[in-house]
Amino acid sequence: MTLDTSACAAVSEARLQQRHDRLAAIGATPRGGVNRLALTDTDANAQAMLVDWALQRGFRCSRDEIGNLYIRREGTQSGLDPVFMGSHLDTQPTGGRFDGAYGVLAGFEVLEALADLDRPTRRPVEVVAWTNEEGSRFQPGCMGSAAFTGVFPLERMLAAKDRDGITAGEALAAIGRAMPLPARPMASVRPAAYLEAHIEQGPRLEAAGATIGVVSGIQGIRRLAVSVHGEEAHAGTTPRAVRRDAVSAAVAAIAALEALLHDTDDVVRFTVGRMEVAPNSPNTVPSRVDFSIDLRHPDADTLRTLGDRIEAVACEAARSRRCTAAVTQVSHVQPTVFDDATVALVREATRLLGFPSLEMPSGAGHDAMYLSRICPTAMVFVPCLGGVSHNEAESATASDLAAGTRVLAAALVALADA
Ligand code: HGY
Ligand code: MN
Ligand code: MN
Repeated sequence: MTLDTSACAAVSEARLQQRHDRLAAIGATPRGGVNRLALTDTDANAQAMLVDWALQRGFRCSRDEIGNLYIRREGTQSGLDPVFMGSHLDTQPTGGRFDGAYGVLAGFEVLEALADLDRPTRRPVEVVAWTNEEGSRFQPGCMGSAAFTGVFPLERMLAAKDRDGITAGEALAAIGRAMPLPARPMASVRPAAYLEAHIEQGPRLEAAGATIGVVSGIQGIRRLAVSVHGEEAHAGTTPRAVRRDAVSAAVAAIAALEALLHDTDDVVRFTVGRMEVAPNSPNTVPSRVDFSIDLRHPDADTLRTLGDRIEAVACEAARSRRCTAAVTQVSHVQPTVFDDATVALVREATRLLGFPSLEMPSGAGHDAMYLSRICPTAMVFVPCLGGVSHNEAESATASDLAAGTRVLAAALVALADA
């Protein structure tokens, strides 16, 4: 396999850094992070800036029915399926400057490097900013790539509501009015291949002294919603013996789930990240608690077996407090294994460019989980400081970001000329 790495030299570390700085200013938080929830004005402003940059370079922009944003550089051979690169512009509420943004900006930098060299590719090449990867405002996460790949029906995704009762469809319509773009139905395009550059969001690359992660796949993820119901009562007069305290029941349920999901080798990832109490008054015994469950494991059978036991354990714990619990499946993504030949391009590009690398799976979820179901897919990881992510302190060096972009460029050219 001989890769053409000529485009790699045109990747500009300074330009990439500058674009990260400009993007991070949109939704910037006082502690140096970014809060750019999906389909908000800040998300729209980030997209508008990217579109502006793209139009200045003569690239074409379009949006599909779920709001995925596409930036296209034409190929020499008409009618060929494009190669996609991409990630997401939305962030966690206390997110970092690189989670998602790097994959979009690295892809854009590859387009710019090709344009600077006036280097044609047989296939068209597109950079995609997938809608609502984080799933912070609307569930499920990876909404845009899940709709694009047909994993979730578009109508169901558009009907998803945020905590203010606004649907994703309503939020998207507002963005469409504010920033109209040519519409391209998601069914009208199928990528020949997909590449995603991303910070690792974990400590392994830094610990190994590696610049590039050659990513083999992504662990499985199950997301569930638990609703615990009790009865409102006076905090001062109601004896414990007759209370139906939803917080007491939720605490018992979470403790029981921690016991169920505790593994000695510390591979299971169990997180209760969101909890809402009603009526949320200090002197009323709470009648309702809604909490989220994020469960992950690299083995499909383990993920299924453990996930299938959650409902019974949660309900039993709630009953022990004279309460009830209802458990809803939000999403269940099987462990993903990326396409060997596409991963081999990333590995060979890394070798040719001389970057120290580590072969590794991804602990974090990505849109590549869904793209890998419809086309050959691979990811390129770069280190982040201390492995910290989903945190305003998230950080990555300009040289590592540029290195990952150069690997992305070489793998992209090989796919776009195939
Ligand atoms: O949750 C995840 O793994 C991703 O960072 N959104
Ligand atoms: Mn991400
Ligand atoms: Mn994330």
